[in-house]
Amino acid sequence: MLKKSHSLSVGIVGLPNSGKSTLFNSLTQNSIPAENFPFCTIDKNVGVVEIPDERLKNLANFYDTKKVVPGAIKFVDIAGLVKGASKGEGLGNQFLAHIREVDVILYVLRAFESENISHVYNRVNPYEDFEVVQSELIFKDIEVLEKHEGGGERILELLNQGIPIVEMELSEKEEEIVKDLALLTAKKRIFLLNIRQGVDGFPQKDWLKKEDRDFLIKVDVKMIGDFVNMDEDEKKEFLSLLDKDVLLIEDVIDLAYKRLDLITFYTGNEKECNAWSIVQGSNVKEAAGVIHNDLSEKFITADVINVEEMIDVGGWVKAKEKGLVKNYSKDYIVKDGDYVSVLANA
Ligand SMILES: Nc1nc2c(ncn2[C@@H]2O[C@H](COP(=O)(O)OP(=O)(O)O)[C@@H](O)[C@H]2O)c(=O)[nH]1
Ligand SMILES: [Mg+2]
Repeated sequence: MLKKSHSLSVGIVGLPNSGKSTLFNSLTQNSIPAENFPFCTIDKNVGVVEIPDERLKNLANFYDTKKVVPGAIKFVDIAGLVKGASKGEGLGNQFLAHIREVDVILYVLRAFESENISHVYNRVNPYEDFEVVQSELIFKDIEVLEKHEGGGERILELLNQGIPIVEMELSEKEEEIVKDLALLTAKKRIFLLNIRQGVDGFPQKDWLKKEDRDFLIKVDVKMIGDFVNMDEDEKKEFLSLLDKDVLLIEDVIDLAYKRLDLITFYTGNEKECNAWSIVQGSNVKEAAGVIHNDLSEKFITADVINVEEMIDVGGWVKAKEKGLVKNYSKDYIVKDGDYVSVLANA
């Protein structure tokens, strides 16, 4: 399943005019029109961004490497879900298929007031908006499961009570059904409250389940959207004028990382430096497979040191001399920030 950052993807969902396209634009720096029109993003919009990574920068500087390959994260702007979308209202059915491919679903929930920008239900209520959107995904899963033969009755029953699959305790067999059918509400969720900076009327998070509260951020999407057109200096000055911490794109990426339990490890030399993402708990043989299949299949051992430690002591050779590089067999569990050199039977 999810192994490397290069396949990591986030699907952005939410009601029309919640700020999805504005967010998508600033995430991807693409110029997709964000207009005051409920169904303006009819096509699937996909953008890939590099994951900002200071450690990788330092590593590349250290080796004076030209070729630097950071992790990447894909964002898919999945246009306006409304009540009845699963039955073909609004943009109809086809776009729900786009959600099937993503690893994590980002709910953009409108918490800003605006007279000029319409809301399909004329209200500011992020929780109810979330329920509407999630219900559509639940309906879709119900539809798929009803057609499916070979188990899943219990899941169906719970879905019919309005419970998304991520909140269910599943047996191994049920897990398999869910995976085979790529059911939508089984995907992990993160939440973005689109607030107006300085006028945040939604401090409370109790509308979210406890286990989800760590996965909610508040962002003034329109404001960070304006950063796209600023250079670093302008951005700094702008930020300094604000009294509060402003959440930026990096925070959205961090949140997705955290939700998916991803960590980063590194490889590199004078020729090329790479950052790789793996699920926390992966062993070093699995990590080798993220770099290249062969490296995993023909894995012998791996030399490992924390990347910052290696740079601090003056490089690989010095680190080895000092005995700081450890040699591990395949069962070693890779840690965030490890610099890994795999020895394989070439
Ligand atoms: N005031 C305000 N307007 C916003 C904010 N985010 C988006 N908008 C505006 O709301 C309209 C719809 O935004 P858009 O991103 O296209 O929404 P989408 O339908 O969810 O893709 C645009 O005119 C945006 O400029 C926000 O945080 N505050
Ligand atoms: Mg849009």
